Amino acid sequence: MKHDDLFARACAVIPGGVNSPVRAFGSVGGTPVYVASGKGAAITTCDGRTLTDFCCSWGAMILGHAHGEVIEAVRCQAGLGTTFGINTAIEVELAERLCALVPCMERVRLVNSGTEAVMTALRLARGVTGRNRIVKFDGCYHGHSDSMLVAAGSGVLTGGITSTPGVPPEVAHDTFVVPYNDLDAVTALMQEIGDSVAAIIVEPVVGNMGLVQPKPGFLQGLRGLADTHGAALIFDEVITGFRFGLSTYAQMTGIRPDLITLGKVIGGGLPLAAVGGTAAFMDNLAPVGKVYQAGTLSGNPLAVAAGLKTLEILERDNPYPRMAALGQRLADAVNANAALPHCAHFGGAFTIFFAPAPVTNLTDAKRSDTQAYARHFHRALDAGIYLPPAQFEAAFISAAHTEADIDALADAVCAEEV
Ligand code: KE4
Repeated sequence: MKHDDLFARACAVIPGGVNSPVRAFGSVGGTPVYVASGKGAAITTCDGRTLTDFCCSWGAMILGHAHGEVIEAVRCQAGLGTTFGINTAIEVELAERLCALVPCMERVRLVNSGTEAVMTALRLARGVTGRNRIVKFDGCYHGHSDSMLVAAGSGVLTGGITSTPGVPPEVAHDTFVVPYNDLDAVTALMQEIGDSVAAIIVEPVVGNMGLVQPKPGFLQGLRGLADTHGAALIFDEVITGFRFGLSTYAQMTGIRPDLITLGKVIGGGLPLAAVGGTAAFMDNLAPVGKVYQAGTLSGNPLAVAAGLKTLEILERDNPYPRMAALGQRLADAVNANAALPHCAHFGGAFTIFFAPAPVTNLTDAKRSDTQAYARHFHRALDAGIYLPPAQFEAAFISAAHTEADIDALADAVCAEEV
């Protein structure tokens, strides 16, 4: 089936022909790809091509597509029922597992998307502190809840959408934005408004302006500011949770956020996310507390079965060192030639930046030559490699990728006229 035909049909019934804007190829041009199936590191498109996938459903498919044991767990649960809207033992098991693996998590609430998890974390912070203001960082993306669509990253940044119609000005006015990695700027802001700030929210390692790591001391500084001013510190780990190890980036740093959001990996490829944190915060959620949050499909056993099996396999097989080594292999190959784009990487996540200098914040990221990225994207696609269709996104290595996959990508990058 030709992608042009599918896209034309899609545009007749779905806004922009897509169910999420970044899939529309707006910043790279061309007709969006349609996938028929996936297995391991490969996807097969509706027009019959096999591509090596480094998008991995934006990080969710850490084990690769259609992992046999995960599929079997889903198949088995599906035969028992997919959702009941009634408590199940399996959701208790996943909650216990997450609290055991994530030190700052004394309580966890399962939800269906990262947006829901972040929206709940913000409402909790506001409900517990009695304050309304939120501090976020330029270029970080935390889903599409109103408060977070201010100077957001990912598809908002890719689409050049500076502010979203439909977000009431009074909501946007309560969201304050400072540059990522700029501790002086957030310190100055907190000195000015800190006693009215409910939460500071951050992607501890940013995926949504491309991969950007925190400078030494930045995250620890946020912890100190939150403590000084009585605000909640929220780590949005929808991307980073269980991406770099069998826990969170918070656990790797020893920093304890008050609230943490998870998604992608913990759902094993099905819609599942989570918000968790100290009992002091989380026990304010209904029904025990007064901060309301709910969901028809929250903790549904089908998604929980996929998530539990994924965590079990990650613990058994520990693919993290190998994924990190593949990331290093790619970076070594691409960064060996200073004239080429720069490969930023951490663990099994990377971004090939067409930027003149290393990227530490949104200002740096915006210096990227997005046209050069678009050419790179299509050259890779022609070489049988699918990358995120936007410069301001992270790409992912799964447990299914091989050295040959990495070398093919490196060859595609290094063969380019930049
Ligand atoms: P979802 O609502 O899309 O499940 O999660 C929102 C979210 C929250 N926090 C972080 C750090 C995230 O990266 C995301 C979603 N990530 C994007 C990709 N950068 C999802 C892809 C898309 O929007 O289509």
